Amino acid sequence: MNKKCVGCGVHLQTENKNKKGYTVSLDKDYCMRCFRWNHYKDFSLGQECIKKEDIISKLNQNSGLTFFFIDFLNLHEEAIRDYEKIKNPKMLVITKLDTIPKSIYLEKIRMWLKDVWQIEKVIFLKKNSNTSQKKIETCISEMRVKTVYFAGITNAGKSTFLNSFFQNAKLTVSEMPNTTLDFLKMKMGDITIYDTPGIPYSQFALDPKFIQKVNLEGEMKPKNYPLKKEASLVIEDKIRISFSIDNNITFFGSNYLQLKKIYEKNLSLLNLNKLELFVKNNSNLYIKGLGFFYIKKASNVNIYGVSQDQISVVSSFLGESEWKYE
Ligand SMILES: Nc1nc2c(ncn2[C@@H]2O[C@H](COP(=O)(O)OP(=O)(O)OP(=O)(O)O)[C@@H](O)[C@H]2O)c(=O)[nH]1
Ligand SMILES: [Mg+2]
Repeated sequence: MNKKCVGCGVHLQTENKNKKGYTVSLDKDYCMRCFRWNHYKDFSLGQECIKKEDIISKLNQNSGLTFFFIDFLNLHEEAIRDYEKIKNPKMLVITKLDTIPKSIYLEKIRMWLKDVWQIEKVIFLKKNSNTSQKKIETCISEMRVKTVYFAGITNAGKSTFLNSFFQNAKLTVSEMPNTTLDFLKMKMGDITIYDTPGIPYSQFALDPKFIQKVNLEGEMKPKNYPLKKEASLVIEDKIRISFSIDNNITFFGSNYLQLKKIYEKNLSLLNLNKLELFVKNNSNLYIKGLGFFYIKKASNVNIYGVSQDQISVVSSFLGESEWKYE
C-alpha cells in the first residue's frame, strides 16, 4: 500500500519504528512523528535532514508556477540565491507580514528587491488572512496555470498558509525546520497544488527550546543601540558582537530574545569561534534563523559564537542601497 502521511507527505510504513513514516497501523492518517509533534510538541522524534539540491532539482523537473516563500527575517543572500535557482515561472512571497515592524515601508523592501536583486514579482502574506488568500488566488488565475508549487525556505509558513487556503487540509506545521518531508498533492478544481519540503539553510540554532523562543508572534519591536567601540552586545549569552568605531545598530528579531550591552573588561564568550568581517554603510547582518542587525556606519565587526555559514551581510532595505549584486 502506498499511503502518505497527510501531515508531512512521507510514505507510511509499519515495519521500522526508527525510520521515517512509521505508524502503528496503516489505517492511521499521520505518521508517528507528526502525531507526536502535533499533540505533544515532542520534537525528539525524527528531525530529518533534507538536501536543498534535491528539492530544487525536483521543482525544476516539473513545470508550473512556483510561489517561493521567504519569511521577513530571512531575506538573506542564501535564501534569495535559492529563489534564483527556480527555473519555472515564479513569484517571491515574503511571509509573516504581521511580524514586520509598522515603521518599515513595504515599498522600501520592494524597491530593494528590484534594484539590488532584479526581483519584481513580490507578494507579502500573513497567516489566517483573507486578503493574503485573495492575492494568491488572483495570481493563480491570472497566470492560467494548472500546477502550482508552494516552495521556499523551511519554516517560512507554506503549510500554515495552505491549511487556511484548503479548509480540509491537515498539514503539520511547527517552528522546527523541515516539518514537511515530501511533496503533498491537493486539488483546487482542475488545478493541482503541492506543499513541498522547505529548503534548509545554515540556521544558527537547532535546539527546540531555543527555536520556540526565536519564533515570532506579532509585530517585532526593533531594538536600537548606540554602541561605543569599547562596548559589545551579547545575545542570550550565546553571541557577542562589537564594532571598530562608535556605531548605531538596530536588532530585528523575536521580542523575547535578551540582548545586553557589556564592556571590554567583561571577557564572556571570547573563547567562542571568532569571525572578523567588514560591513559597508547601511548593511543588514543576518544571523540566519535568528534575526538581523541593521548597521548604519561602515565598520570592522568582531562576532563570537557563530560560524561563517550562519551569517550573511547584504545591503539593507532600510538605508540608501549602495551596492549591486551580479
Ligand atoms: N507570526 C507568524 N507566524 C507564522 C506565519 N505563518 C507561519 N507562521 C509560523 O511559522 C512556523 C512555521 O510554519 P510552517 O507552516 O510549518 O512552515 P513551512 O514553510 O511549512 O515549514 P517546512 O515544512 O519546514 O518547510 C510555525 O510556527 C507557524 O505558526 C505568519 O504569517 N505569521
Ligand atoms: Mg511545511
